[in-house]
Amino acid sequence: MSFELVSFKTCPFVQRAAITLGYKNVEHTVTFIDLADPPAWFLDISPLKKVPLLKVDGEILFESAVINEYLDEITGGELQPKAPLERAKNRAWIEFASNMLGNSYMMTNALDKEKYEKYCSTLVSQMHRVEKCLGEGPWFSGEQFTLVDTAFAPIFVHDAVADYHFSLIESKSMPRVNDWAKRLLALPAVKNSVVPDFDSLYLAGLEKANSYIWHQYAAISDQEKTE
Ligand SMILES: N[C@@H](CCC(=O)N[C@@H](CS)C(=O)NCC(=O)O)C(=O)O
Repeated sequence: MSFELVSFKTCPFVQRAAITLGYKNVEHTVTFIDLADPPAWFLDISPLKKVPLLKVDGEILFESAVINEYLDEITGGELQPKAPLERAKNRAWIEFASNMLGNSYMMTNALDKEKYEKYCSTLVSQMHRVEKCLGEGPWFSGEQFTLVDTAFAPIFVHDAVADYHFSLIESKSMPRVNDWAKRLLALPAVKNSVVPDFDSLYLAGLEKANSYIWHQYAAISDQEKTE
């Protein structure tokens, strides 16, 4: 079977699929597109005009959660619980992580302080909710690494950009999230889910968007340069 991941370099939803491909050692190729100028072939095959897409022997799969379940199913299925209720709960938390990614996009692309703070506060309260769900770990569901871990990991990859200057993780009030995030960021599949220049590309995107957070970051960088 041949697998081709259609990607945009800073998309967190693509990262979910990249993590599962890496964690499962699935041989694949990656084709990058520019979402600001998407090629006609992509618009033709992507029903929602979004990445990720996974081409499987030429057939098109879309939606990161669906792609990940498929990849897991064809490689042993151990990234999902067997019991239907646990499986359903995990799917719900994957959806929760998607909601957080949406809020994170709104926060980082907000043009003013008020909007930025609104999404930031929603995300912090969502992180607190996750904190309450986590047990002793090491992973979201306990001993077993699952697709919930792959779904949340990109949130932490984005959170770590700019040397955690704007981290949503309050380590004192969220010790379990803090530990879980560190564990995820240390995994090779997570490290390799982004291109080497991910941080600078991500920040360049925020600069292009003229976002509030980018201006805050630029001010900190300027201050650091003069120290
Ligand atoms: N629910 C989708 C979300 C994917 C998504 O929002 N991708 C963004 C990039 S991060 C995209 O392709 N946006 C292009 C657009 O909305 O036109 C998934 O989980 O795969």
